[in-house]
Parts: sequence; C-alpha cells; structure tokens
Amino acid sequence: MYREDFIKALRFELLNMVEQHLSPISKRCAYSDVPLETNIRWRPLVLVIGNYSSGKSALINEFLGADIQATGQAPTDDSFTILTHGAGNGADSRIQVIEERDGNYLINDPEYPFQNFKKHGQRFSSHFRLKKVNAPILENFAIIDTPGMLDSIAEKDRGYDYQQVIGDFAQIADLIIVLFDAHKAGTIRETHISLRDTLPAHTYEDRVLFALSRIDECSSLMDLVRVYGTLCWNLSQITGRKDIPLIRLIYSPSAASRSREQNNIPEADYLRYLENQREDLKKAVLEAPRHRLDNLATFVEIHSERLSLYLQALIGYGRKRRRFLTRQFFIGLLPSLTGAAAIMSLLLNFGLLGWLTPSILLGIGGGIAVLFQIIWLSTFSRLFAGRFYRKQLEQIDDLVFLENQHQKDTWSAVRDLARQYLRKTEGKFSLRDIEDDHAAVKTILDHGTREIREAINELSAIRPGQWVDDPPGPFLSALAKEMAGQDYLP
Ligand SMILES: Nc1nc2c(ncn2[C@@H]2O[C@H](COP(=O)(O)OP(=O)(O)OP(=O)(O)O)[C@@H](O)[C@H]2O)c(=O)[nH]1
Ligand SMILES: [Mg+2]
Repeated sequence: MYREDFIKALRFELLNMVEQHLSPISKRCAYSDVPLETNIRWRPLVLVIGNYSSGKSALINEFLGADIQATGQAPTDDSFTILTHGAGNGADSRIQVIEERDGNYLINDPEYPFQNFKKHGQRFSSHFRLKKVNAPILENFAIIDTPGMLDSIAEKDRGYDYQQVIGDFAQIADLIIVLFDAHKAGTIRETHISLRDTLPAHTYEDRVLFALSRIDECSSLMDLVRVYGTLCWNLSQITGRKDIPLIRLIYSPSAASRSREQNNIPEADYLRYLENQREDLKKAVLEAPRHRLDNLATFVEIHSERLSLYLQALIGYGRKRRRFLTRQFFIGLLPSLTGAAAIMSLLLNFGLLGWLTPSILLGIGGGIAVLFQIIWLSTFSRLFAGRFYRKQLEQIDDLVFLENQHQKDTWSAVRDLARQYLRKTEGKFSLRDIEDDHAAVKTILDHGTREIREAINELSAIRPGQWVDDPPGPFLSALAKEMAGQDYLP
C-alpha cells in the first residue's frame, strides 16, 4: 500500500483501540461522560489563523486550486468555515463547492467533532459553516478558515468569545498555521496566548507552523528585514524563549501581481533573491495526517496514563475499605460471642432453658451472637464506616503512590474525578470490576502505546507517495486481537 493509505490504516487501528478498549472503560467508571473518541474520530484538521487580511483565505484558495473562500482588503469573512472533501458530480470536473452545511447542523450532528462548540452560543453557530469541495488536497484532511483577529475593542462586538473559540479549534486541530501580516507583525499577542494556554506544551512546537505573509508588499529588503525582526522579537517576548521558531516567508504570486497591476508598481527587486516558501508550507501541511497519528498516539498515552492512575486510586480505596470492613467484622465478633455466651449462662443459671437439648441451646446462643453482630454492624460499625469514608475523601492523595513529577501532574488531572466517583458511589463499588478494567488499561499503557510509537517511527523512514511492501500495521492488529480474546473486555 502507499504511505498515505498506510497512515489511514494506522489511524484506523488507533481509533479502534480508543473506541473498543479505552472508551467503554472510561464510560463505565465515569472517567468521561462522552465517548473518548468524540473529538478524534473525524478527519485530520488544519487550522488557519492570523490577523484580518493576512491572506488566510487566499492561501487556502491556492491550496484548493479554486477561489472558494472570499478574499478582500477589509475584514472580509467573519465566519469559521470547515472545508472538507465532497465527491464531485462526474460531468463537471471544476473544483467547486459541492454541498454546504450551517453551524447548527454541524454542532448537533455527532458525525462531526463540534458538539463541544454548542457552549459558544447562537451568535457563534450563525458564524460557523461547512463546505464540501471536490479539491484533491482535501482527500486526506479538512481545513478550517477563520475570521481574522481584530483589535480588542472590535472583538467585543462579536457576541461570542473569539479567543476561546480559537482555543477550542486549536485543541482538535492537528496542525495550526499562524499567518502574520507583514503590515501588522506586532499584533500577535492574543493569538499566541490562546494557543499557548490550550495546547499541551510538548506538542506545541510540532503542531504550529508560523508564516509571515504578503512579503511582496514590503517597500524594500531592509523593510522586510525590519518586519521580520519585529516579529521575532515579539514572538520571543511572548514565548519567553530566545530560540525563534521557523517562520516561513510567503506571498501569493497571483495576489501580488494583481496588486502590482492595480497600483501600477513594478515587482520588488528583493523578491528575485528570496525563495517564496509557500510550496514548503504546503508540503508541511500535507503532513497533517501524520500529525494526526502523533496526536492520536499522544491522546492514547495521556488517557491511558490518567485512566490507569484514576483506577489505581479507586482500587486503593476499595482495598482499604475491604480491610476496614473485615477488621470491623472481627472487632464486633468477639463482644457478640461473649455477650451471647453471657446471656445464655444467665438464663441457664436461672434454670429457664434447662429442658432444651444442647444443640438447640447452641442454636439459640448462635442466634443471639448473630443478632449482636447485626446490631454492631448496623449501628457503631456504620458510624465508623462513615468516618472511614470521609477520612479517605479528605486524604485522597494517600490512595496512590506517586513516584515522580509526571505522575503528580497526571494525578492532579484526575484527583477531582476520583473524588467525584467516590462521592457518587458512596465508596461502594465492585473492586473486582475496577481491578479488571485497570488490568485492561495497563495492557494498553504498557504494550499498546509502545507498539504505536514503533509503528510511527517506522513511518518516519517512508517518504510521501512511497509504496510500502511490508507495512508495520500488524503490530496493532495483533495487539487488538490479543486483547479481544481476554474476558475483561466487553
Ligand atoms: N500583495 C499581496 N496581496 C495578498 C497576498 N495574500 C493575500 N493578498 C490580498 O490581501 C487581501 C486579504 O486577503 P484574504 O485572503 O482575504 O485575507 P484573510 O486573512 O482571509 O482576511 P479575513 O478573512 O478578512 O480575516 C486580499 O485582497 C488578497 O488578494 C499576498 O501575498 N500579496
Ligand atoms: Mg478570510
């Protein structure tokens, strides 16, 4: 199979792992209300953000090979548009919009990963749409065109929280293109902050592609160098790092020649010496499906780690509770037996039961002991059990053994969930079931995630478009089969 199909096959295997194994467990033990795969089931996503008029839509149109998105000098398009593939109608091979869907449809259809966007309200959904386009580039991923960032005063008029919406899209996107406009290289702070706050730190650098756009409009090479310098300075101020991320210098040759004709000016000299890195950017964008694989692998790793620790805490509680109840039982047993023996000997001393056979006497004695035990368990022992439960909730951190900072961070992500679960079940749940679920998650954590990484590493040696004779897919298939055979899986 070709590399692209191989990536698809691996993605399928990974989704299968989440859908078949992690998700049912996560639902059963209230780790997540919605199926885990909700956000990752759909196609790989490329998000394009940046200032208004920075050339986002012009860039996307170039990728698509047709003028699908409106472009213009003033803030042009105030909608979030998902561009995805739609099969053309045979006769007409022109690249065009095949079908459109509005925001309300997108937000409510479980086929799409946008249910979470309902919270942004009606004003947002009326500025949200999907276009199916028969462009070949969309066969392997979808692109999100966004309205350009305005200044903070104009932002208030939108009627929804723009930064939050961008943050939510960034979270489900596999690649993010951030376009800076050569005219407005300074106004990047808000975008960057919303990205930094929403993306996991270790995936940030791989996921975000920076580009300085419309560089043909600088008045000279010196002007371009100055703009580039300002941008680097701003980026380093925001990231707090001295190393500057790769910033591609790009322009649209067609838009550039149009604007030269309109303004009747010749092509700037410096452009002849500069490589337009638009093709390079496109090449990076074509790797979105591979990024999806990485992100999926990270997703599986993060959630199996969290789920494992979460279940470990519940197991910790369950075992403590079992020990506590056993102890309570035996603590009650001795006084119950002594009490029953005392009552029996009193009654015998008064000659009240002398006419009964020893076995009946033993039965009555046993009955009294059981009665005492029941009274103990339903009164004092219950009181102690309540105290035990409250103490465990207060000292929930003692339920897990955390060896390093990474485990501490993972625990802080699930501590409240564990507390909620104990509250909801009042600390009474089947320890056996939780132990079985934990064993299943451990298998994914110990073997599954390693298999995935091995497969992805093998992939990095395969070039785009290359034929793969012996795809490493069976790794994951074998794992899926091995796990399906075990009876703790649904
Ligand atoms: N000279 C020149 N003009 C460009 C370039 N890229 C885009 N333009 C023009 O700049 C204007 C804005 O481009 P758009 O693609 O609409 O920008 P946008 O970022 O989508 O803007 P909004 O959707 O309003 O946020 C259009 O008139 C484009 O033709 C470029 O590289 N060079
Ligand atoms: Mg636009």
